Amino acid sequence: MNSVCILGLGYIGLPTAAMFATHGIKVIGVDVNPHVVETLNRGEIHIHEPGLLDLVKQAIASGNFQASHQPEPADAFIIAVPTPFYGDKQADMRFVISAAEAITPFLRTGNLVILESTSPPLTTTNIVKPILDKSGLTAGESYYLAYSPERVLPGQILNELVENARVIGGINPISSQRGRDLYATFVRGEIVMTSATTAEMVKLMENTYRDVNIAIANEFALLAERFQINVWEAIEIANRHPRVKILKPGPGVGGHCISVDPWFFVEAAPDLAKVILASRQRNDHQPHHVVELIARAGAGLKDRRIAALGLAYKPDVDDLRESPAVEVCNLLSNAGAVVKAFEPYKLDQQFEKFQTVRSLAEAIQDADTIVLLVNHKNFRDFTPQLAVQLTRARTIVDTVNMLNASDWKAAGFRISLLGNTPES
Ligand code: SAJ
Repeated sequence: MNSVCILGLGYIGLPTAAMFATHGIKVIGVDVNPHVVETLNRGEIHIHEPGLLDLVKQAIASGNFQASHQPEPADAFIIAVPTPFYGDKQADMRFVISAAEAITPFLRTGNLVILESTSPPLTTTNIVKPILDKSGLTAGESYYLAYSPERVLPGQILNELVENARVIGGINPISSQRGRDLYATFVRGEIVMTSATTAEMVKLMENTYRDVNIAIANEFALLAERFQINVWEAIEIANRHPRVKILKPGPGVGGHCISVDPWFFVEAAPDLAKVILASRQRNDHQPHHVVELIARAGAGLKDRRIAALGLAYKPDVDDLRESPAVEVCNLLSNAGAVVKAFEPYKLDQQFEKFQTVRSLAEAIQDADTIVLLVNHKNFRDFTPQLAVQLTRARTIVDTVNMLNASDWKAAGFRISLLGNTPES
């Protein structure tokens, strides 16, 4: 295969496009957002991911990569568009559908189509295939179709894209083989071939497994608060057991993947997905719990000035999608608090309900309470010695176990730690 057309140039589509282009494949990257296309064709990128800017620059310099508003004929088409959910947690498949419709007029004999977007079970065979079949070609015979989930971790995308095992689920064996040949261009991890629906399930199972495990960590944090012990210490001790690996509690689960994908199972089989639903509900409740901790630490919320440090959905990324930190700020504002939030990776983002500022000093200078919501590396320099110079606030709520509590207490601060504060 010599050419690939990739639809969707976000966190997955763009690194994949740059990877193919720097491995000798002609790539047309398609995005419906004109800002994305213009930014890329200027040699810049619209997302933060370590190493990505350099790779995109190499891709452009190689002459193999171009961004465009619409698809062009190619040997293979990859759909890497978002699959969000509606307010009622039903999967919103409109982007996948319109991407498949956009490809159909360009489909030629021998082409391969890969769906990478995380999707409910049976999407490839029941949604994408019928659209592509309108080309008049026959799936699995005159064109090939497979589902191949992305499994890379934001923050480590470039390494994981190459090194992770890759799953290719074809609608028939020859479709899987064509998919394997394509990804073998740059994948060094194992390439595992299976059916399309198995591959869809694998992806959802991986993220659901992580969500359920984070939910139990969050539940342990609530139990620790009730029984007045430090959950972080208890987890550290429990994890010395050879078969126990408890994850970290925190303000909740965000991002476009783990907080979304388990709902696809709940939607597809509500009679069965009971543990999955309970875990989602536990994790979605965490921001509310954090707000209760803040209220308790600062004697109420009305008119309290709160500095929120971090808005990203996890450390050292600029992605705010489904972020529990943003949810905490919205809930605080709803309760009458005056929030100033600082997100070092996204300085210009505006919100309706609360103010964002461009430095930590500005966020905390007139605060009553400081809340740590994301364990960004940049925040590790935040010491009590610095804090006493910048603010009169002496109440801190740590939702991610970032601070050395004894240092801060020695400097005169009251610290509330999620998973440790006595229940009132
Ligand atoms: N989180 C915790 N406690 C933990 C670990 C994570 O509260 O111990 C929170 C994070 O702060 C964040 C959320 O969970 O809000 C998700 O973060 P994450 O680092 O677990 O995962 P993602 O969403 O960045 O990436 C996941 C990965 N899936 C798995 O690890 C099974 C990645 O491999 C997938 O490719 C990605 O979802 C995806 O795109 O589906």
